[in-house]
Amino acid sequence: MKKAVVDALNKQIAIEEDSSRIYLAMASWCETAGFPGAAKYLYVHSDEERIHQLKLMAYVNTMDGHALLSKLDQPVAAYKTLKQVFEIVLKHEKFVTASINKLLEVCMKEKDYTTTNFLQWYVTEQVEEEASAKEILDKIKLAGETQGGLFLIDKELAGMATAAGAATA
Ligand code: OFO
Repeated sequence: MKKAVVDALNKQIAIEEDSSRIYLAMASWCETAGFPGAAKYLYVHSDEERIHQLKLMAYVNTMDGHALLSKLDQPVAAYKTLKQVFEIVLKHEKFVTASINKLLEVCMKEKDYTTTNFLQWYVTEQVEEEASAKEILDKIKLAGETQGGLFLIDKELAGMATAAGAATA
């Protein structure tokens, strides 16, 4: 692999690890703020991001590159509301989508069609993750401003976490 591609993949490895830590910190906040379902959902999401990181690392090393870890910022620990948590999730997923697109631009510039093909999985994954963050946020906006609405959404998130966990297991 060309150095520019390895460097760009290592940057993405850091972004996936950072995503995992951001969602882990969110899960911890949800658990302390009375949202066990949202916590469960975000713990699963954090695990998924770590799998995305490991998948990239395995690819880089298999292709004779060297997967490297980077220094990361401390994730935000406290949030005002559940709505704010998912607003940040959606914003973050959009940022990750943009970074995957930038990575693809590097691959195309370097004519690395193998890595371009490998990254298609991430393109599809980002479509799904942006859609589910938006769906959750829409639900919170519709019904989540009341105590009862939040309780129901939290229950639903617990169910979504179980389904997602089963799919990745
Ligand atoms: Fe790694 O899939 Fe979202 O961020």
